[in-house]
Amino acid sequence: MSISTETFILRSSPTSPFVRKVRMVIDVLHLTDRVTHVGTDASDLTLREQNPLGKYPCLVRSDGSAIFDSSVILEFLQWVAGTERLLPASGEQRIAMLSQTRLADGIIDAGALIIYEERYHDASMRSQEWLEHQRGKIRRALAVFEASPPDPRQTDAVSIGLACALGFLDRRKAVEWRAAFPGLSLWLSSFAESEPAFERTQPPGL
Ligand SMILES: N[C@@H](CCC(=O)N[C@@H](CS)C(=O)NCC(=O)O)C(=O)O
Repeated sequence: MSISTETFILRSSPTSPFVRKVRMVIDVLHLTDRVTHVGTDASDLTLREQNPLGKYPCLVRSDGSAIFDSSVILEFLQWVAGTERLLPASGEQRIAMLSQTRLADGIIDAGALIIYEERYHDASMRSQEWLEHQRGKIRRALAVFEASPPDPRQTDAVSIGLACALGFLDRRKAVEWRAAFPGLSLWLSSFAESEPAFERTQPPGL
């Protein structure tokens, strides 16, 4: 099948911030009609056949092969859409942007570790040191973005990743960030105003 007409399955969950990144990418690249969403979760055995790590999002191609993780899916979908709009294919800017996307992803990773610690350990078993270690990562990453935020009128791999990370913090409350990082709070409002895909991919229940 030709890449220009191929259709895909996205193994997804509406509340996952990493899935939201990919849903925004699908939206802004106008690929909505080519992707069918099939729900999954961490205990899904069919997902483990597609991604041995059992992590989602996972994009399944028409030949059954799978692409993961969210950043790789973003690059693949850019190629499908025939654009470099979200991330340049090479050069200094690409490397700088890739580091920033990992910084935004790291906020979600650290937030998820906080949530898992609270979900899987009774209060008496939780390590406050571990929780604070993760909160430190989040705060330092937020401080970097607060000092030098991306252009809120620009939708790209960095702004999508940062917006999804901040949306995740709002939802899961891994840290209270808005008062400590007022510039980022304003940034998120401006970005949401400029990029409607952010609201369109809002997780349910908020
Ligand atoms: N680096 C991966 C992270 C994906 C990830 O951690 N997804 C979470 C859901 S938001 C997940 O699959 N959790 C289940 C698990 O880790 O078993 C990506 O960017 O796609």
